[in-house]
Amino acid sequence: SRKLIVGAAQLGPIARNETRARAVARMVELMHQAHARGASLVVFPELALTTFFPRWYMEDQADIDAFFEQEMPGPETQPLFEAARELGIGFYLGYAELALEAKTPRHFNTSILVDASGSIIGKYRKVHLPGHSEHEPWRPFQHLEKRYFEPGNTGFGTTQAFGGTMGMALCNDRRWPETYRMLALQGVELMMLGYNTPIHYPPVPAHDHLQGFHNHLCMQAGAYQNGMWVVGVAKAGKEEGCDLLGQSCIIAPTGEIVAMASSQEDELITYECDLDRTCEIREHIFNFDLHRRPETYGLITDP
Ligand code: CDT
Repeated sequence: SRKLIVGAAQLGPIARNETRARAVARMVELMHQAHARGASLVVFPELALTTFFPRWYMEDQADIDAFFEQEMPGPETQPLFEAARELGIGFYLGYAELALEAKTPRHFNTSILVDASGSIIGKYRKVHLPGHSEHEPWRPFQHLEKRYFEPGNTGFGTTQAFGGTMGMALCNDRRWPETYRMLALQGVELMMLGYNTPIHYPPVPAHDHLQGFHNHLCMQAGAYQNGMWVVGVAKAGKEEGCDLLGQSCIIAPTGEIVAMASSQEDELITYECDLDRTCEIREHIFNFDLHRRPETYGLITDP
């Protein structure tokens, strides 16, 4: 068996005026807790360094860029990398990335994977950007991811680390079966995903009471149908008046939730994940080589 103790480090709300330094200090504290429990990998939420800023319409690019990181690590995020080295723990971190490519500024909703030596060993830029791109004043709050980010250009890659094959995704990606399948087809055994999910969904408020159900439904189905561990981690609680879903969880390849956060605050949950348990599913009920019929799935890639 290939066992590793994984921590899902849920964060409570981050206020608009909270500094990066303060958010990072909260995360370093969770890394210390994870170390005390023997964890070798900690998963943080999406956009973990700031408040969930796409809830506001902003016109001034400087105001928008203030939520983005131009270097990673930078002076304020350096303590996370130092803690990784000191404690011998890797981490997944979601943040807003401002990259300069061919002298052009590019804005992405990004996650990185950092190993126990504090080196960045993987990067993923969010593919499925939800929400809208124009100001919609009828909403009680905006969801302007389509305005502030461009769709990720990394594809769904994998990283060999922590004794297995690791994959990353971000928030809305978890609702799309293609995310899990793209990763599973490349052998991913553990998928890490951070999220910020408002409980109120303005276009269809009748579904608000289903947010928790849909959150687990898609991740449990993705884990089972692809025989992989899924670690889903929230930024939770009432953030600037907006209720964000908690329920961070670790899901086994059987689709069972084996650990779940019970608060809306900073909270660490841990579980010893045996990566070999992916075989229970992948060598049997969802043995891709034996049972998939890709020749009949053309519509999925040729719309
Ligand atoms: N951050 C993110 O992707 N949130 C979406 C909100 C729902 S759509 C506006 C999610 O899928 O959880």
